[in-house]
Amino acid sequence: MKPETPLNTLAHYILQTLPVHQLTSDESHKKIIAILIIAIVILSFLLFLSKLLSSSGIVSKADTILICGPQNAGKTTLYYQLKQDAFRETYASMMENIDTFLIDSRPFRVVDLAGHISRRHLFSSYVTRLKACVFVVDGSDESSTLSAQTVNFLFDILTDPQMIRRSVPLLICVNKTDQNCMSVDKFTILMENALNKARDLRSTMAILKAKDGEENMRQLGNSDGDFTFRSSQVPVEVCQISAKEQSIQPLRKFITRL
Ligand SMILES: Nc1nc2c(ncn2[C@@H]2O[C@H](COP(=O)(O)OP(=O)(O)OP(=O)(O)O)[C@@H](O)[C@H]2O)c(=O)[nH]1
Ligand SMILES: [Mg+2]
Repeated sequence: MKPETPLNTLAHYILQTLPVHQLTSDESHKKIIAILIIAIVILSFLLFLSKLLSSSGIVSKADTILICGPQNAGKTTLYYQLKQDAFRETYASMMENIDTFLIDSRPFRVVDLAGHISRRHLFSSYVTRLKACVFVVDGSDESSTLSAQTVNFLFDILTDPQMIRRSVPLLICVNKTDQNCMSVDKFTILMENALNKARDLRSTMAILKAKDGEENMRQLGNSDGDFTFRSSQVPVEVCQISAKEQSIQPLRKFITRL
């Protein structure tokens, strides 16, 4: 009488359910086939598990690059350009895309954060382990790029305590140069102006709201002068790209320097 081990039971079950008997009549061959099937199933499961843990960052040692910005800016298109070196048709993201892959022969864990306002809070769950942040805007859509939502999102990144403490480099990509896209200079002037207005508004609100509100407020740049990207505590660079046309050289160079 053979001992009843879980492997024996599983092999017996597979022999009963799969048409293994049609392949060979020899008992030992059947057993080998059953064991092979079990091994393949276990291996596939382990592979799946290691991919899951690696992309979730639990066991990944790769540095994390976070791609964020407003909706429809081209973040997911950019993510696939980095991952597959090809253009891929995208749809508004509901969840983040995360994977670890090689960029310029170095492994990076790349996170593409969905632009919808309901997903923005997730920025704080990635910021503690960031190597770099890439903020993408649609350079052909001034109203989206300079909307209060986009300006406030960028404001929060520029004043994030973790970003400042660890000097996490931030690259702002003005995307869609293949269309009627604003220049880096124009973007810089308009965005710095909008950030200064947002700073004034926040400071007025904080004073009105609470007596100690001003102390709790995050400070953008020096309080005695206008904020500029050059004077930012978070190192900022601005560049133009076209994620659709695969013209993303400035981003690749930025990543190479990390
Ligand atoms: N012309 C042009 N279109 C682009 C470019 N990059 C992205 N797009 C298009 O812009 C649209 C939005 O691109 P996505 O990559 O899905 O935008 P997203 O930032 O991920 O948007 P959310 O997931 O909603 O946050 C798609 O139709 C893209 O094909 C570009 O460089 N040029
Ligand atoms: Mg997307």
